Amino acid sequence: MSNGLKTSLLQVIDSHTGGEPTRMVVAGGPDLGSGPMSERARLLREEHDWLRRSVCLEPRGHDAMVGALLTQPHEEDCLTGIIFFNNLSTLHMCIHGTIGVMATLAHRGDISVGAHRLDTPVGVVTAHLREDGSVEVANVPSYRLAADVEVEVPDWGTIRGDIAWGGNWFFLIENQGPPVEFAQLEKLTSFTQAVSRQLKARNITGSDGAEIDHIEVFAPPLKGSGADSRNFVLCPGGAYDRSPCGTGTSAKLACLFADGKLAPGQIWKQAGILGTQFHGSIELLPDGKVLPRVSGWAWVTGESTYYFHPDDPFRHGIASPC
Ligand code: PYC
Repeated sequence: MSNGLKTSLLQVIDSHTGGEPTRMVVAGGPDLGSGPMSERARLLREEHDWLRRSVCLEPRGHDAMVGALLTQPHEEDCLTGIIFFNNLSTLHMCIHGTIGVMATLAHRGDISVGAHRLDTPVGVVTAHLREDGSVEVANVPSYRLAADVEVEVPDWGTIRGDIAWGGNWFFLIENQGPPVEFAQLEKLTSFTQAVSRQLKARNITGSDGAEIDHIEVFAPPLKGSGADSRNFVLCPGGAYDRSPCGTGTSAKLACLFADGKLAPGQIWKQAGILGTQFHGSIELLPDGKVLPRVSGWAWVTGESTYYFHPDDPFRHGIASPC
């Protein structure tokens, strides 16, 4: 092509998991070397941020978009390495995204039914593609770090929450703040953003000073939904999770176990703000942490080739005005 349209290409496949999008890069991603996945995520962040911006930001993406870059794995016996990223930066881990990647690989005929080990920046997870097309993810070991942590939130007073790791760091709030209803999205977003600001301002963190970058609010399930609970999750970058959030569900399972409210093997049905559900259970590990298993469905929705016209000021996404 003479107008430079095809000077560089990226190919992606889109899916959604319970409403939350995943955009998997299938060709054109950068070479991130052969180091551990956490090191490759750092390289992606610091040296190849164009990829994240091109995939997740407007004009091609939007605030809720989560991207997935597949690499050669670093750990042995893994099908692939995966780095997830969103409108802000890389993510430690993402379960809706893992379910989306598995559905996409199945759609391409790259995998068959069964268990597949996946290398991520926070450790190896195992994703099981089931006969019916659903996917169960055995996540990284998860735990509650602190219970009933108080934080003063302007306009909302004292808010209490648990701090837990489920592959990302979460502050989990129960029965406080706005009603957990779709009609309350704006209020839920501003409430959780206010909580997030106060956690940062007061230096309330996960282990080793890690930022708590997801805020999760819980309420009882809607009648007749069959769920055990309904949530709203604020993701880093300010968008809400359209799905029930798999790492958030993992963090919730760890808290339920710590409170003696969930036994190993017992099924927990977590509904998200759109009413879609993930099913979760835990296995108790020797060190007292839990291994969450979270399952759900993803649907492939489309496939695109991206062009990077050298004269297009927003070929790498709209990060600032030109
Ligand atoms: O499902 O783990 C998840 C997730 C994290 C951020 C968005 N979704």
